This record gives sequence, structure tokens and C-alpha cells, in this order.
Amino acid sequence: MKVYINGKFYDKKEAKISVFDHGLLYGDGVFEGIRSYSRLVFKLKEHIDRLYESAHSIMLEIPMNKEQMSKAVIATLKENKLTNGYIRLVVTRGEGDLGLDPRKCKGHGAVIIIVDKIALYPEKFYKEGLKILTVPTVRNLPEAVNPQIKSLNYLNNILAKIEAVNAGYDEAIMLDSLGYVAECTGDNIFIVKNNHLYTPPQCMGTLRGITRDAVLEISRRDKIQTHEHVITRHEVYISDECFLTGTAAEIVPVVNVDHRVIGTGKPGKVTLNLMRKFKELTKKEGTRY
Ligand code: PXG
Repeated sequence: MKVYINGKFYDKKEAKISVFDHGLLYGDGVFEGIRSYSRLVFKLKEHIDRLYESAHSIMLEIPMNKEQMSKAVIATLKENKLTNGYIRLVVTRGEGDLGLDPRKCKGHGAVIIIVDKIALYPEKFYKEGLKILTVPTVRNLPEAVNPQIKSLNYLNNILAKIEAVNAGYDEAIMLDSLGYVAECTGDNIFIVKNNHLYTPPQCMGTLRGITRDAVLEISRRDKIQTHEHVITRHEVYISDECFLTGTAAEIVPVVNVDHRVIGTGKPGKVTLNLMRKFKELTKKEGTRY
């Protein structure tokens, strides 16, 4: 496996950056997770745009333009001869001193592209659906670290993940600071009620997921009414269907939330239809390499 760091490829063992990089010392940097299917990178432009928006918001200058970044992603996939891949794009603040002042970071940070085979979730999750749990750690306040920023500081989500795992669950629902449903640790959440689709708005504590947007788009094309609206736990409990979306997980059904059975307790019709349509979309849409 070859890793891209600042324009060069390194063997996995040799792919290293400084222990003084503020990406490590403070989680000061941004990232993206992208997928390719049969030599098509899914929503590459959207991921690159979001990366640059995250960087702009934290005043991190990326030492290359969007076109060069897209080319670097493609080059890394080709270098590794990957047909179906998971791409992790990381940009750090760079090497500084032990203080947190980013002005001390000299030069440009590291641009890192790691590609790997897709680590698929167990088939069981998709066939039978997930059981998930609401956890105590709330999603970051937008006026503190805005969840729209895909920063290297993911402790907020990791704490929620730890709480879910400690309770014997694979995934957690995180609430926003007002107690509304925000999202899961690395996925957006949707519910279906009377054939209408609901997902929390991006303004609260929710990342505007690229898979989320693709699902909204497919649903609108299918003439399903979609609503970006605040959701309470109660509304999740009484929903007909529930599912999660994310680049890694794609679309995964949820059949039990906080010990309440959702709908029939099996993946629902709308969810299964969206899973099929999403798969079709990934087969035909994307940047070819
Ligand atoms: N919410 C959060 C907090 C995320 O980190 C999503 C939603 C889904 O967004 P996309 O654009 O992927 O549909 C994410 C996704 C992983 C992984 O490897 C994924 C994410 C972050 C960390 C790890 O599963 N981001």
C-alpha cells in the first residue's frame, strides 16, 4: 500500500509525519472519507468542496488547489491499483512548537491520502438492521466546534462511540444541546413516517453528509416527501422505519432504538428501496479513473 504525503508516495511503513505536527498534538486539521466503486469516485467534487470549506473555516491554507487535490486522489487510487476503495484525505496544520498557536506552524501542513480496501460492515447489519442507543455525550455546539467542520478532533464522536460500545451497542445516537436528535458518531440519521422522510437540519449539531444529500435527492426523484426538520427521540421511537447514512456504512437499517422496536422490527420497504437505488447510483455516477 502506497501513501501519498505532500506529492510523494511512500510505503506504508515509511509513511510518517512529525510528532510536532499540530494535527497530532491538537487535532488541528481537517479530513474527508471518500469511496470509489468500480473505478468511479463517488461525489468527489462534493467531498473536495467540503474539505476546502472545513479548511477555510479553521483558517488552514491547503497548499494546492481543488483540481490538484482531485488529481492527487485519483493518482493515489491508480498507484494502489484499487478498483473499489476507501479514501482518507487528511490535511494537518503542520509542524509547530508545543504551544497551540498555529502561527508557530512553519510552512504548510501535511496533505495525506491513504487508500485502502473497503472494510464493509458485517452483512448482518444490512439484512437484520442495527440496534442503537442514545448516549449522554451531546454533539458539539455549532458555536463551539461546528459539526460542519470535519476536523481531526473527533473526540466528541469517539466519546459517544465508547459509551455505545460499553453498553454493548455498535452505534450511538447523539443529541444536540437542546435534546433533539443530531446524528450518530459517523453517520446521519433518517426516519420514515407515513411514507414521508425526515432527517435533522444541518444547522443544529449535524454534519451535512454527502450520503445524506444523495438519499434526499433519490427520494425527491421518487416523489417521496422529504423534510429537514428537528426530530425528537419520541419521533424516532414511533417511526415506521429508521436508517443511517454515511460514506463508510452507505445506508444501514435501524430496527431498535433505546430498547424500542422500530416499525415491524425488520428493515422497512422505503429503506430497502433506497439501499437498492443508492447502489445503482454508485455504479453509474462518479469521477472515472
Ligand atoms: N456525521 C458524521 C459526524 C460523520 O463524521 C457522516 C455524518 C456522514 O457523512 P458522509 O458525507 O460520509 O455521508 C460522517 C462521516 C468512517 C468515518 O470511516 C466517517 C466519517 C468520519 C469518520 C469516520 O466511517 N464521516
